[in-house]
Amino acid sequence: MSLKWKLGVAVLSAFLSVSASAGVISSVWSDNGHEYMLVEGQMTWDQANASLGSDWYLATITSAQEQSFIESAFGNLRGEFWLGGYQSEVGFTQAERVAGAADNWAWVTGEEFGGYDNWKVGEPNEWRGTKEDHLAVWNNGGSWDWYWNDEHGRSNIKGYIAEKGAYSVPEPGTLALLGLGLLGLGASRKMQK
Ligand SMILES: [Ca+2]
Ligand SMILES: [Ca+2]
Repeated sequence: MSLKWKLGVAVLSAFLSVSASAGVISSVWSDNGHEYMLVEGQMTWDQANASLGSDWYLATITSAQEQSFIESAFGNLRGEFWLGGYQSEVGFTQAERVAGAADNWAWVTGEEFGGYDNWKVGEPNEWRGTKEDHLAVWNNGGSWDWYWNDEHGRSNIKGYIAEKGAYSVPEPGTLALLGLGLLGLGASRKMQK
């Protein structure tokens, strides 16, 4: 997260008030030792993201097992809750956003996005051309059975799910260095000819 972005969030959150939280439920997943909490309240993704301390981040669901844990931990609650996914679509036209609704998603932590997903059939969809560029998980006791949705605003939102614990991030620097190394190897081989 760039400093500029952080400042933007801080300024934004100073002007927007978050609805009072009705409750907080937390649970630890024994598989990874991470703590998860569901905080109730109607808020935008930016407000939810900005409300977290340094140890906590909006939850990143990177496996079917983690998805199952979330469902079992908070299974009794109904509503749509923010997760830590967001989409970079700056400068895209509405038509481009709709066509690329599934593209350019990322996790707030920098973990790999796309190794696992739980989109509902038909999602992500940039609903009716709306700029839906943040990830939420929705349980309505019916067809939305903890499936993922690309969402905007906060009108449907009942809270967020946050996570605390160490994670691993792919290192593009390593790949770049490896690429440079291979290029160098190719160059030196050519020179030997
Ligand atoms: Ca996670
Ligand atoms: Ca959607």
